[in-house]
Amino acid sequence: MITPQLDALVESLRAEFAGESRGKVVARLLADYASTESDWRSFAFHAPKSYTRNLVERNEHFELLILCWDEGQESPIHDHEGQDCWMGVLDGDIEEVRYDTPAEGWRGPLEPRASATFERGQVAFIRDDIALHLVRGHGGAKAVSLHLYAAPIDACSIYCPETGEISRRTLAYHSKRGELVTVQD
Ligand code: 2CO
Ligand code: FE2
Repeated sequence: MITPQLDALVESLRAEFAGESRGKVVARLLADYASTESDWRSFAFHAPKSYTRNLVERNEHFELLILCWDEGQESPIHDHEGQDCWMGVLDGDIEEVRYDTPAEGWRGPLEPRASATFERGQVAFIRDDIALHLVRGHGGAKAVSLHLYAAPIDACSIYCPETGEISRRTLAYHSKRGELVTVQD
C-alpha cells in the first residue's frame, strides 16, 4: 500500500508527541491532511453491520484510525478512557451529539446537551471531562473520519440512552494498514 501523505502525517505526529508540547499542533496536522489529501482511501472499508475502525498507526503515545460510517450507522454513547480524542472529517459530514456524564450511580434517560456537524477538513476534540458523545454521518449519510487517541484505547464505557446503564465495550480493528483483520457481515 503506497500512502505517502498518510505516512508523512504519521511521521509529523510521531515528532509532535515525542516533544515537550504534547499534542499542541495535532489539530492543525489533522486538519491540513483531512482537507487536502486522499491517500487514506486504501485504508477505508465500509461494512454493513456497523461502523468500522481501521488502524493506521499505533505506538506508545497515540493511535491513528480511519473510521467508516455507512448509511444509518452510529456509535453508542461512549467515553474515551480518560484519553484525548481528536476527530477530523475526511469525507462526507460527521455529526457529534454530546451528553453530560451522568452522576455516579444515576440511572435514567440521557438527554443530548448539544449537537454539531463537521465537514471535510474540520477537527473536533473531546475528553471525558468535556462530555460523552455519539458520532454518526450527518443525516444518516455515509462518511469517513480520522481519529487520533492519545494514548491508545482498547475499550471504553458505553451508555444506554434509555436507562443510563453503563457497560464495557472492547474496541476492535476492522483492518490494520489496509489489511482486513476481522470479517463483518
Ligand atoms: N470513539 C469511537 C471509537 O473509537 C468513535 S467516536 O469518535 O471518537 O470507536
Ligand atoms: Fe468517540
